[in-house]
Amino acid sequence: MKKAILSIITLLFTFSCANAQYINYKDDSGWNFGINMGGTWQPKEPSYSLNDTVFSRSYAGFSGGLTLGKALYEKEGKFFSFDLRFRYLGGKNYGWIALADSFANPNIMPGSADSVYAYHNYKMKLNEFDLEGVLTLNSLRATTGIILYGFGGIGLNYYSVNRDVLDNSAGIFNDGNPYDYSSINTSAGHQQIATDLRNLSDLDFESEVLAPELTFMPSLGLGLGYQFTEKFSMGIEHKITYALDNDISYLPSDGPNDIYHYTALTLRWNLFNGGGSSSSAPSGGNYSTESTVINPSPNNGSYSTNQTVVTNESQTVTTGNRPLVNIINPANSNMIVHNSEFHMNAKVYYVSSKNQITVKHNGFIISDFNYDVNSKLLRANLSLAPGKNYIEVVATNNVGTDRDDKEIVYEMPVITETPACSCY
Ligand SMILES: [Ca+2]
Ligand SMILES: [Ca+2]
Repeated sequence: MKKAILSIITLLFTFSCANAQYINYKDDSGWNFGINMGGTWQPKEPSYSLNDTVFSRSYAGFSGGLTLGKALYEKEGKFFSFDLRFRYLGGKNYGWIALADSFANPNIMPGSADSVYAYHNYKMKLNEFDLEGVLTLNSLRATTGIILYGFGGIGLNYYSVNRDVLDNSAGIFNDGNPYDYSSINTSAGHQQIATDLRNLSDLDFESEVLAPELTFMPSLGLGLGYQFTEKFSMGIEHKITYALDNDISYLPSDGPNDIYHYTALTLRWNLFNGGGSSSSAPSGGNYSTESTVINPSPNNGSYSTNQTVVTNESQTVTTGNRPLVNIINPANSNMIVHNSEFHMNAKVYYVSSKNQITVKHNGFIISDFNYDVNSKLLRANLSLAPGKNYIEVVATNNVGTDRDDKEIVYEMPVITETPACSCY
């Protein structure tokens, strides 16, 4: 069943020209930018009295923000990847509770009463500035495009709380009078009363309860998304921010410390280096599917079935995948080894046979290497020369060329020689 669903998804993206290579380790700069939007809301809070428990009713307010992240650990074949990211989140949320009280009258017009009778409510406005660590199931993303991740954040929240005690629904023609609660059915359930209070509210929270202040608040979250192309992914995210205090609602509550939830739709773009080292491929050539890569007859010279030429405003654009070469062993240039035998590994995508690949060692073409078209893995055993060794892999298909190179340093073991003669 799971396999069938995956097949359908694969098929869908075959037709929509999406890219089945979900991660481009080579061209991806590791930086990513995201926007998100959704709602924040606080959970309901209990207020206990002698014979009753009254729960508040919460409402979500539109909230949204952006993230800017950098992959600190993202390696081919590894189970996890780790990102650090900055988040800004701006938003608001509301709540009402069926408990009334007497509040100072914010209306300072002459003749106004000092206090005003109103039901408890709140509007919280928030601005989060967070640093988040994101742990992603990297191999799942690489093989299926499904992005599953968890994150934890530390941050500062610039937030304020206001209360609505005056009815200013007539706008500037009304100075703001206490609410007329005669329409509220006080024998209804507490949740119903809270709903009615919300419907009665002018949603203008004119009374400041907590002036904006900056407070430390940690957060935890989970995300589920899909990598539609190497650059673009979309998904949903949920996080909880911990206020570490009971004052983000200012309701008469006996509950634990306040928290709030945020559920959002997220759009994310991976920022690229700009197309790789010395590629001669057209930049628009990166959109195809895995099915073009697995070619059952590796020696027929053609690598793809979807070579199409589209004429657009007398400009010819070739679609299909240019090759992608990534030397994975040595992983870094100037790696130092002490053994002359070296097993070089590279991943080569979008070629159908080793005939399309050239391996060079110190400028000389090496023909003794293996390439597995299914795993895309190229292996070559090299006999290193002392000192610097220059390794280059070039792949070419009818869309373009890609290459990768690394330097490796072979340091010969130091042999301590005994003097040939110790004669006088
Ligand atoms: Ca008001
Ligand atoms: Ca509270």
